[in-house]
Amino acid sequence: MSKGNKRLNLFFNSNTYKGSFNSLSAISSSNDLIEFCFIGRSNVGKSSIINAITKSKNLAKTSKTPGRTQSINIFEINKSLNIADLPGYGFAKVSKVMRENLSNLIENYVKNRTNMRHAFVLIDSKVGLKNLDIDMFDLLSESNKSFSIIFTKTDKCPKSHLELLNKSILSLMKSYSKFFFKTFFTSAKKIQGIVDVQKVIFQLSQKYEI
Ligand SMILES: Nc1nc2c(ncn2[C@@H]2O[C@H](COP(=O)(O)OP(=O)(O)O)[C@@H](O)[C@H]2O)c(=O)[nH]1
Ligand SMILES: [Mg+2]
Repeated sequence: MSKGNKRLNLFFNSNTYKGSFNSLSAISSSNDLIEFCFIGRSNVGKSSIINAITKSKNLAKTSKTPGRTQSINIFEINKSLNIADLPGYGFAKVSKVMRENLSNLIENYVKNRTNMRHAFVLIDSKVGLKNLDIDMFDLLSESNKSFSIIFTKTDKCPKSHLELLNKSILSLMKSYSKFFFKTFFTSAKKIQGIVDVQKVIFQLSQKYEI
């Protein structure tokens, strides 16, 4: 491991759980550090990648049961930035009312969380892109938020499949060029591509420091 990677791991390993919030107003003004959020369909691997990034086994709870995270979990990294784990969208087995509440919460967060500077939209490499993901790209763009795309669980797919995915997403992203930043390929299981995400979070947090 290079010295740089070691430093990044130390930086991200200095973390605390700030709390679980089920409305934007519940996130108190004391949580006003620059924030990066992880968004995606239920079960896409949000909690797993947050654990991999923060080098923590259980900071964000991972679950085999989709739809369990129903609030926004916030983690503070190195007293200098926040990471937000958003509830998953598109999980069919919760009630319609619950689904609407969750999508209102996500939408309100994306539109109105002013200290959120960059969103990572996660897509399961094996499942690919769904309509709800495109709705999310639209919401982010309409809200003037820059975003990146993280393909997760790459250990489940051959390289040729990942290359095709990248090609098609980059073509779609031509329509979002003002807000789209880049794609990442990660496996939380094999700890691959994680350092690339750490680097970007770190760099963007420096860039936006007031
Ligand atoms: N093979 C593989 N499985 C993963 C990976 N990341 C997450 N998973 C599994 O996918 C399921 C959902 O993960 P979780 O992080 O809870 O997803 P979330 O609902 O988006 O937070 C769990 O069973 C994880 O073990 C990965 O990189 N590779
Ligand atoms: Mg989760």
